[in-house]
Amino acid sequence: EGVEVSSAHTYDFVIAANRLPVDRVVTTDGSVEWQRSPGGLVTAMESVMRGRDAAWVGWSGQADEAPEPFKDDNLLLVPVELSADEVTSYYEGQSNDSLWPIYHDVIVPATFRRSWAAAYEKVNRRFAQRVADVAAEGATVWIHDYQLQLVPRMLRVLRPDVRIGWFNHIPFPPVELFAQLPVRHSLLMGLLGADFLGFQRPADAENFLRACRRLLMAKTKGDVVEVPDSDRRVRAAAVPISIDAADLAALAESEPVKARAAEIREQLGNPRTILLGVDRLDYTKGIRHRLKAFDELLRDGRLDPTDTMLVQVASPSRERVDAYRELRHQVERTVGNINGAYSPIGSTAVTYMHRSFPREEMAALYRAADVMLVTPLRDGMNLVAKEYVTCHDGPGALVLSEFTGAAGELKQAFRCNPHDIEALKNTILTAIDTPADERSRRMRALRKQVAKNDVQAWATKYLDALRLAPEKPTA
Ligand code: ADQ
Repeated sequence: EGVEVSSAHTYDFVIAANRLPVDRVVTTDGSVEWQRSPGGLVTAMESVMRGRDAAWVGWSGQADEAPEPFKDDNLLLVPVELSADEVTSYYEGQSNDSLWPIYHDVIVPATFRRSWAAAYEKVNRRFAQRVADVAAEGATVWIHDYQLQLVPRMLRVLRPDVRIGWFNHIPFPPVELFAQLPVRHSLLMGLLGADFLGFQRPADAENFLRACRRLLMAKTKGDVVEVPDSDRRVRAAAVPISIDAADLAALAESEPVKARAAEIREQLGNPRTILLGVDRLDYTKGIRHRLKAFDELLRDGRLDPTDTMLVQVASPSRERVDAYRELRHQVERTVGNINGAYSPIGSTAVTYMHRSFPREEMAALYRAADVMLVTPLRDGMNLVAKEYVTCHDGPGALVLSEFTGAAGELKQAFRCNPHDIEALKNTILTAIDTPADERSRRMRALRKQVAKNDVQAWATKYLDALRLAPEKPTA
């Protein structure tokens, strides 16, 4: 149902993120459907927002369309319009071809265009305006991620009465890389419009504080920045994100999911070892490194394709950005090469699926997998690692890159540097060969860690920090 909101300053709690939690999809017969949008941010925030009286401001996923705000349970969804040009310039360009590479260690080169930066500013202003329209007097506003870094300052100008938080789902780069950005100054000043800035790792918060000192000549005291030419102080600290562990564990332990996990193993021919990778198809995820290691282990005869197989699930992502197209070609070529060289008749060495699956199927896959391969070259957190240890209650094993935020928390994982292919191969073999009781013990510890530090605990911790900033919460 449509709701008139332009004059309604009625929401005490407002979320702003690039995407709404649902995408507008026009099906082949022309009818409109709303589907859950992909990625880690929505996975995490969906369960935090469930049942809350709040507004969520974001893009619908379709260009040139801005449906009226509508209700989804208690949540008011407020679509922000993007023109086809703005999808190219603000989203695919500035967000995903300039900022994303810089924030992920320049794994691929970054491209800078003045027209993209201008579109980014224009779209950020539109987001700030929509938030200002729906927020009640004194509301709490929680802005998400690297696409909206100018919104905090813009919103403060429009609405000095509201409390403003920002959370970065991706890493914050070292100042040596950040300094390359032509928009570095406006980004830092944009963020400093907030009261509290949350990051995945302490190192990300430290990188931000260092950038403020080095590039703005701002003074910092502990984790608090004194905003230049103002009497405002902004706190920047780590609040690592998580998953809805109880909810996912219950799903994973349900009879249909258990049965499906057994069926998956059956359908794969009951191999001794199933290795699993689950990622958005993104060059930060280290999929090529993982495939190279698996390829060489088969080539060297250290893994036997008749009893070991790799399942790689890669959800489609940013398919109009060149680096993503190139990655898809490389991954699909490599999978083809491995299967051509090693697949036995009636089976495949690598089962590759380039599509999205429902939660039930993902939970069953996690349960079915003996070894989970999480090998990013850089990743803010990586929720897949936390999902795996939550779903698998037997002798599984998590191979986890030290370049993920999750590595700071999941100490019982088999840690790896994915750049070191030889070491990665050895770590995969160690994970496979470690005795079942030792693997079970590690998995239990990991599972407990995630259960204790779940997404609800994260949201509580974040919102406490936001309420008290620049002071620290005591606990
Ligand atoms: P992402 O880069 O999207 O998230 P991640 O944290 O792993 O990465 O989240 C991916 C989510 O998508 C998971 O919930 C996973 O289950 C789901 N998913 C992946 N492939 C899928 C498929 N084929 N079908 C169905 N579901 C699939 C960003 C940052 C991360 C950070 C999160 C949250 O890049 O570092 O952890 O935000 O802050």
